[in-house]
Amino acid sequence: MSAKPIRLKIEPLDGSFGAQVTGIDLAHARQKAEMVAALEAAFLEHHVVAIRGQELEVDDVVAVSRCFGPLEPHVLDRFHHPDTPLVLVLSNRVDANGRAMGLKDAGSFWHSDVSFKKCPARATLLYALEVPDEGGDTLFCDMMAAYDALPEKLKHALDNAIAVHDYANRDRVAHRTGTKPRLDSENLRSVPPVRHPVVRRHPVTGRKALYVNPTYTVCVQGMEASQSESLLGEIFDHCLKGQFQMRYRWRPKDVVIWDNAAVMHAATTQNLEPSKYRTLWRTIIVGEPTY
Ligand SMILES: O=C(O)CCC(=O)C(=O)O
Ligand SMILES: [Fe+2]
Repeated sequence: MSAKPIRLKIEPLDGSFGAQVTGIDLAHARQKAEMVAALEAAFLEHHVVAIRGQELEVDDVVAVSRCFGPLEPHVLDRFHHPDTPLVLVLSNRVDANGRAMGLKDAGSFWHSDVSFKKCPARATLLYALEVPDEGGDTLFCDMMAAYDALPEKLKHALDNAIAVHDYANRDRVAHRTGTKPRLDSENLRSVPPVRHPVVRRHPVTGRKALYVNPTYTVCVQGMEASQSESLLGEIFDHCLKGQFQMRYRWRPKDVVIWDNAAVMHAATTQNLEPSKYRTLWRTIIVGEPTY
């Protein structure tokens, strides 16, 4: 008997990167090696992959995420899913006692997940349980295209540069916008500053991408503070030109997985009206050291 053909439909999203996949039931497809290989290929090619219309339980979300590598719990344990610390609940809902039912804003600033660790996140997966008809989009920035478009002279200057990333900087950025710090001093000690190349080769494809972000990157090593600040400012201004950006508009039951070595992203939940409910489950797939 011949094997059933794979009916995976991959279409580009609006913009210059990102793709949506339909015609796949992840809860079952994750057991099929050829499906997993097709998703991995789409992930590497498109950087952000949205798989629509999925009916998933929390165990399915963990199992699907594991197809992309080992998982780790989020550094913030307050909003772990009650069944597993590998799933973080993002939500603006509150319970009958007014207690938050999830992390309300997981990052309305441009960042690449877990760049504050030696082994940053390879990928992040979000599963939308409920999303408003308007608002709560996620923004993505293509850091490979941004690198490719740099002037040759700047590419050269950056090619061997090293940057320092520090979780503590996140709370400083958040403070400027009136958000409370998330980690106490004991938690902060568990995430000391780390170093990553400013230009990073993708661990699988070898393609170069800028690997700095305004949330966690503190400075370029070996440069005077003002020089480093103006260089990082120049890089971020370049990256955040509209041409490298994509806005993802969520639908309920979407699974979205993105490549943190190829894109940075920003939530827009800071601006979400409290009457518009948004609840997602999130996993982090661990990556390799960057050098
Ligand atoms: O809620 C979002 O749109 C994205 C949040 C985020 O930055 C993340 O889950 O890593
Ligand atoms: Fe994030």
